[in-house]
Amino acid sequence: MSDNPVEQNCVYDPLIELMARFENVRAIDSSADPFAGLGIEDRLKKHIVDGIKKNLERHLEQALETYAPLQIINDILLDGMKTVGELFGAGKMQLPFVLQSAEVMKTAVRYLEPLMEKVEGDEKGSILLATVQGDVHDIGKNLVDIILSNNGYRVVNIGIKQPINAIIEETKKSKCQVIGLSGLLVKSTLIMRDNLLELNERGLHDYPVILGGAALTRAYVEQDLRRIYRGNVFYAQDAFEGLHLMGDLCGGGEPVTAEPEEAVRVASHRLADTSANLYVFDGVKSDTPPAEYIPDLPFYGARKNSRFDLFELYKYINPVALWRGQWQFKRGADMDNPTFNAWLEETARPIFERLQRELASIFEPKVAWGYFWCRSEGNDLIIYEEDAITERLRFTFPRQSDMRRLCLSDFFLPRDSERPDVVGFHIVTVGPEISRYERKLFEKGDYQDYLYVHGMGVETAEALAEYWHKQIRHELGIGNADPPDIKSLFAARYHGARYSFGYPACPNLEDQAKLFELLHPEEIGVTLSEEFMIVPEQSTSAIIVHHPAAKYFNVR
Ligand code: B1M
Repeated sequence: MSDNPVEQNCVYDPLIELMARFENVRAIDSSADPFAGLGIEDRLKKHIVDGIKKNLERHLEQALETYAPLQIINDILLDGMKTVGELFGAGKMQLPFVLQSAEVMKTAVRYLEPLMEKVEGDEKGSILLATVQGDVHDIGKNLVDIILSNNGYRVVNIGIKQPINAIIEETKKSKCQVIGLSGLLVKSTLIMRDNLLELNERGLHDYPVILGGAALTRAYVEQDLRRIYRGNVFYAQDAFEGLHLMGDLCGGGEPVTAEPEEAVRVASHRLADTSANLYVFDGVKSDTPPAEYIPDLPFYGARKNSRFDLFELYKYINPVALWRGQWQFKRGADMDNPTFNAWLEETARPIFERLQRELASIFEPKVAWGYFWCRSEGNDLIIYEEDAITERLRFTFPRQSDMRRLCLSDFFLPRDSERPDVVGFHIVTVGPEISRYERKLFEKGDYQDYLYVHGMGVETAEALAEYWHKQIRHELGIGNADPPDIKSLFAARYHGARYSFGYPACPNLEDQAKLFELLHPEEIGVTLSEEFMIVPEQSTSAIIVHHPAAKYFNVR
């Protein structure tokens, strides 16, 4: 017995208590045999539900003494995956653990596959997956791939930026029953509409289509798009809704197609408006007074930097965005915030720290930034040559048609002002290697790490943008208003603001081309695709406004 009086008296172990709350979420790998006393079927299910790879092959061998490989997959392992889906749906399992289960499923199937004769019709159904033309977003579609393929569906994933011709050709070639399209850009919602029209046109509306991605709304798909597509089109908010839809579509059940209602044009109008630009509104200006302090120009033109202390940068990662946003750890219904935060510290922080070390040789942070003379004219921001007189280029921003009638140009001195104003721009990247590394994890079937590494890539790019914006504030002489703690930076509690092209205050993605003309980021290996996407993927750009009243705002 311990000599320590505290240990002797302590009958309550907070850690055990915490773990108990999550015992239905993921079994703890204890030294005791977790499979003791279970029949072979339950052993295999436990492997799947608890995400345990250890001894999997031994148990599969045992099962093969009684069952055919296909029976093991269909009747035992897929049943385990069904439980996983149910636990996730009930909020009792976190996404990273679902992916861990999918990893075990994939390992088991890889082991059994060589022992099986492939018979057509073995699969539960099949889907062709693609991210639509002009859109580079990969992970959402790949998560759908992981969930469907590890629940018995055949998935033909043809990648990003796929034109409709390739989608149709590959669907036919691979004999898929369903077409699944993904896309995150506002423009992608319009491309999806065009794709459906093309399927109509070619008489291919027998294909049911599932659509997913952040810029879509359920109303837009289930009402507007259903009205134009002669076949069945469905909206899936996430991978599991995609799974349910596949069950309906391929499992023999009759999918219900809601009749499109009248007066539901709202969603598509909103989307169409965004793409057609709202910039024409040039009504009453906001009453934003000019900034009292106009910074000196730190230097004219662009500079580059690729020397960073990565571990210093990591301090600028917002853990809430990483853990809750990217990794999707969610608070259970039976948990209060302090308990959840403690659980995150126990669970997410060690992963975060491990990946900081592991990815240190993979990230290649680089920045191009610069300062320019400027003045505003209505909704325009004029950028001048070094003489501050000759116009170099101009941006046109949208103005709010109601509320405060804000427009980004209002934060700068007007054209008739005696002295010119100053504007900053930056573009930051964490390099191409992280996306290649992430891709390899996906291909290897290391799904959980795929999600974790992708999230680290995204949030390290964001962290670099935050870090460099701080540097820019410093160079502009407005850094003294910065809060002492990094956490407050995440709430933008500083002087001025940074706005990214493509976001609501400056939604025109084409403006990236002008930013490139000013900063020449090609010198740090950053280029712009035809669709105005930045390559490498984990990069972000911004216009930096020094006016103290500059805060985020929406333009509708
Ligand atoms: Co940016 N970004 N971003 N970004 N980013 C978006 C896409 C944006 C919508 C944000 C916004 O405006 N609110 C916006 C595009 C708007 C537009 O079209 N105009 C935008 C912009 C503008 C930009 C930049 C241009 C900004 C700039 O720098 N000027 C820039 C471009 C980068 C580039 O070109 N390389 C940029 C940069 C970045 C970061 C690097 C900082 C970062 C990473 C980007 C990346 O991974 N490539 C980032 C992030 C994180 C986002 C948001 C916030 C989140 C995206 C994400 O990772 N989601 C995004 C806004 C948003 O989505 N709310 C945004 C997680 C992912 C798992 O979800 O892919 O949606 P998702 O998939 C889900 C579901 O949607 C569904 O299931 C999946 C899993 O549950 N689903 C399906 C998806 N497909 C499905 C198919 C199905 C079924 C379900 O069946 C077929």
